[in-house]
Amino acid sequence: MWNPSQPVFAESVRTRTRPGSVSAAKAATHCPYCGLQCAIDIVPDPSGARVRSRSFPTNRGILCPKGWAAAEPLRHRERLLVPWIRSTKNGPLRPASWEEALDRTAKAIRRIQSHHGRNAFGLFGGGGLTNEKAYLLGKFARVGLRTSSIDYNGRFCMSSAAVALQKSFGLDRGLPFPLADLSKTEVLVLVGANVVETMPPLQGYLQELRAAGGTLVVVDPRTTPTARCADLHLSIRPGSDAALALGLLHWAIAQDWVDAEFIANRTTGFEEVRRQALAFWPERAARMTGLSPAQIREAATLLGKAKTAIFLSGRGGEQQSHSVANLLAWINLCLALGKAGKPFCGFGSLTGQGNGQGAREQGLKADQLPGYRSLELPADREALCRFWGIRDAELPHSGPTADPLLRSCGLPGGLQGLLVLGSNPVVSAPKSLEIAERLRSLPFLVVVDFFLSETAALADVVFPSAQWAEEEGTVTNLEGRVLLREQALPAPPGIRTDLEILHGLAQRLGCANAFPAQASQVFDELRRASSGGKADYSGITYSRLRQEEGIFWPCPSSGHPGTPRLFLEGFATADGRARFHPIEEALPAELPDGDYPLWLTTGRQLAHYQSGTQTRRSPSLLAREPEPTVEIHPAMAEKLQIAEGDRVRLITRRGFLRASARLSLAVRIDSLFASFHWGGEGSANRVTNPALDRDSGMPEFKLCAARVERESGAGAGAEDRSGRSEAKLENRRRKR
Ligand SMILES: Nc1nc2c(c(=O)[nH]1)N[C@H]1C(S)=C(S)[C@@H](COP(=O)(O)OP(=O)(O)OC[C@H]3O[C@@H](n4cnc5c(=O)[nH]c(N)nc54)[C@H](O)[C@@H]3O)O[C@H]1N2
Ligand SMILES: Nc1nc2c(c(=O)[nH]1)N[C@H]1C(S)=C(S)[C@@H](COP(=O)(O)OP(=O)(O)OC[C@H]3O[C@@H](n4cnc5c(=O)[nH]c(N)nc54)[C@H](O)[C@@H]3O)O[C@H]1N2
Ligand code: SF4
Ligand SMILES: [Mo]
Repeated sequence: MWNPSQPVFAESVRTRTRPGSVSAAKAATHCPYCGLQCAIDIVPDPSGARVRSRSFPTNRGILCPKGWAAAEPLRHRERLLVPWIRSTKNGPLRPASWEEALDRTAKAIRRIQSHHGRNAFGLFGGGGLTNEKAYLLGKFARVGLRTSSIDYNGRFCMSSAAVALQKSFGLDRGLPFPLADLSKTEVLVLVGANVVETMPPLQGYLQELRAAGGTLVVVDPRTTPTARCADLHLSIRPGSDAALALGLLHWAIAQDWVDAEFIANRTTGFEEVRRQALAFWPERAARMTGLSPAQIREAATLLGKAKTAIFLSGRGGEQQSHSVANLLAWINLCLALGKAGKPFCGFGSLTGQGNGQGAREQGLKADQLPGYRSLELPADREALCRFWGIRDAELPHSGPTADPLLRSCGLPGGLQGLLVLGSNPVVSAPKSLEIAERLRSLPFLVVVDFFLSETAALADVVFPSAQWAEEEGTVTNLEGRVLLREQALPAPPGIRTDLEILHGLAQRLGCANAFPAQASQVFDELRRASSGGKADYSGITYSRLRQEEGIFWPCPSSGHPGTPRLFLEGFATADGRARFHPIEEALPAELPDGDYPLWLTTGRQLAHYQSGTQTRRSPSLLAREPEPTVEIHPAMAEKLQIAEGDRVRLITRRGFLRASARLSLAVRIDSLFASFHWGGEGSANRVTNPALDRDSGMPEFKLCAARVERESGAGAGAEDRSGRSEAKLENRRRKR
């Protein structure tokens, strides 16, 4: 019997352990959560394992509370330890053998594809998966199943940044420079990025920047902990990023601060953007953004007079129905000031997930092939067809993006079967009640997870998989640095890795040889597959990664040092010049009105991660943030007669959520904030707007119109009982 509290260590770890030295009984790995990929050691502990921080260029020894708590879910008693299947569509889940679960899944895939066509079976991946898993899942879709129906949760994360970076610079690497450059620039502008709560070790870089005389500007409607570190905080009206960037550009042009030489030598398309900016004089931009003309002039002056500046974008302006336009507006400003393609200058987007960068290079995305190649470019298709030994006619074309893919489940002509691996869309997709309904109506849903997530709970087959510390694999962090996570612990007995599960399915579909189950073997294949692509990993090997502190792509040969800084010689476009883009009108899809008078913005809290499957199972994190909350400005709360801790109902045109009220001066008086880390009635995506950005397919998570009311009278008690948060239930269960 597997004993969760037994301190068990992998053979590979023991062999690296010096006898008698407990501190050496460790494996060098990295935090499973965000894109910073802080380095940690896993060390033995009476409870099984604990985390120790390790110095690495990104975190420099610092971890956030999620990193410190990362070992807690490893031995959690709700961990899935056997496959589960549902014998009848509406029957209960029951334990099953691996053979039965794999056979059932392979049979369902065959049946669905032969009755409804190859594209009727889909796959949905995640940016937390290692490069090896992302590559193999993409290959499983294209080569194993020959379906075009595959996308991943990065669509809800980095897709708008990816489009804008490619349009402007010809290449999508979230940061074109290492994090170390942040503290060496003169002005750092954080746009819609609350890094103090979402990537806490970055706070050290912000402090160093200011200690060296640099200036921090934060653009965020909320007065976040990050905004409180800023020299200048621009608390814009939600949804007005493009207007602000155009307003700043107007003033820079008016004051002759644009870099004419850079524009002439290294860019194209400025004239149209210049003409557009003429219409955004400070008073007008101020009206559009809710700022004062003086604030706009001050920010433009700071940037115009600085020799170096870096712009970093988070999800704030990026998760909107006009997010590509928002990003292009900021990039235009960066280019006009000549602050790109030079040391300590540039525009970057902060990749959120542990392998958000790598996953979008290996072919998880609806339109992508490994090496960041395109499924629609003949030369790219040819390269992969040759590598995989298939004909062009056998390689599918691009399929639907995440939101339409998920929304087609169970509908005629849509998906009839879906494999979800590394995502929990019942919590994280917009208008999620409808997504849950679609998944329930799907003839066959299979989910691979370590816990029974809200999505896994709807599945016909659930496979339990190994967790991050129990397997090896590479991830590519937010800087484009490829790093190796070593296996630190054995998986509980009987558990298989995601690669082994895909291998098992491939075996039953008659193509096992093309889907190796060893991570090192998959990496060796993927690095060769990437050769000649934009994200070229061909010079990176496990043995190099064991000796170096990660390697930046592109790295096209074994002797190549990797590429920490991009674009210094030229941009990645055909002519080496960056592109300006005129901005289309960027209005939110929904505006507050009489019925829904407030803005709702959703995002993150320090203590929880994403859909919460993992962090809601970390007792120490749950103790910090035990239940869903809605942040309300105290003056608005007074008007609405809501007190701190009251149970409230937040209502939008999609539906309602229930949470407890948190009175906070951090939100604007016209706005509310909810985190999306919760399932059940406290789930933010019950109410968010599924309006999509036309170019990227990104939903408008950050903006919608809402109202909030106190749950009142007798009804409140009743609702309280039925609306008990999962966290409270979880706490109660634990106390028992
Ligand atoms: N604690 C924690 N950390 C995480 C994660 C997590 O779940 N929890 N997830 C990781 C992932 S996948 C990601 S993508 C990153 C995201 O990291 P961030 O982008 O820093 O996080 P968010 O909270 O989504 O949004 C950032 C800010 O955008 C602001 N905002 C809202 N509307 C607007 C607007 O119209 N314009 C502007 N300029 N700003 C606006 C919000 O007020 C919010 O403070 O975090 C990563 N790190
Ligand atoms: N309202 C609102 N919604 C949002 C956002 C927002 O700001 N507001 N942000 C969006 C963003 S940026 C993102 S990135 C998404 C994230 O949304 P999700 O994709 O739902 O994120 P996770 O909770 O990380 O989901 C990962 C799931 O897979 C499991 N898992 C983790 N690693 C592995 C693995 O290696 N193998 C397997 N088999 N399973 C694994 C976890 O237990 C978890 O259940 O949410 C998006 N949704
Ligand atoms: S969640 Fe991110 S910031 Fe926190 S320890 Fe992990 S990698 Fe570092
Ligand atoms: Mo994300």
